[in-house]
Amino acid sequence: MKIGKIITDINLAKEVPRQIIDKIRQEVHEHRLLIFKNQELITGERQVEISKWFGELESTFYKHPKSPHPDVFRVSNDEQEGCTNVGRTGWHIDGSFMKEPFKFSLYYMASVPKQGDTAFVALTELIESLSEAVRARWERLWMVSDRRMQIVHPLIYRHPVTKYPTLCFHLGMTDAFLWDANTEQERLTDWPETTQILKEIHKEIVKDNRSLIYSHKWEDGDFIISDNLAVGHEATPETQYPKSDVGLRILHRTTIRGTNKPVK
Ligand SMILES: O=C(O)CCC(=O)C(=O)O
Ligand SMILES: [Fe+2]
Repeated sequence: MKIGKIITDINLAKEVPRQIIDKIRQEVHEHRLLIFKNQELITGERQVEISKWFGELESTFYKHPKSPHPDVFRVSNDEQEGCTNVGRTGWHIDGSFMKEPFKFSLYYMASVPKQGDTAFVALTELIESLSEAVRARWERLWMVSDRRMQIVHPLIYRHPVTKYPTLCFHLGMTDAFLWDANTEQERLTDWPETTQILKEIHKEIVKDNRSLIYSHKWEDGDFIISDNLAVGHEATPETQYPKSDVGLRILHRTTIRGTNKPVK
């Protein structure tokens, strides 16, 4: 496992001392994923409080009637319980369609199914694993999330905090790519070329028998804080299995407003 730190000695449901919060805020960039085990019940209210350690909450999504708090996105395998098919259109970071993509995502599995991992990939390692030729091509690409909104981000850029190379991408929500943005050679891809590039990114993520991927099998009481700009993720197909087969899956997700526009 290349990313993630397991934390067993912090009780997020209760007040957490200032120094520990500071340490968490630092370590989330170092490990990219902090996986807190054996948490007591975390209410929507408490998840929002924890989320505020990292900045301002921003919720851009449909509000499910069963959501415990207006800022908590409730995801489920049962549409009566939460939004379904979330994160299933492809590998992505959250908020790639925003001028400033979300800085952090916080996940609490309020009801744990028998199957239904969330898969994560460390983006710096992904970039470092590319052949020179592929890296050089990707360095020339910008992702056009939405042509009308003119949301255009460099595919590879430096993480605003760690300065490591990282990726701004969404394999299910990209209108086009732009080659060589802001140069005379600037050129927008057509749909066949766009899908070919999306497939190439997918292939690089899952290569070598998924050795770059950490697939998190959720257990009761798990709470994950992710450096959303440093890891890509995808809901695995099993996340959509019906509750009659795998039990009810309910994920409470909060996201933190970005404060940086990805720049080359
Ligand atoms: O359901 C999951 O495991 C993750 C879904 C997702 O992409 C998200 O909540 O941002
Ligand atoms: Fe997501």
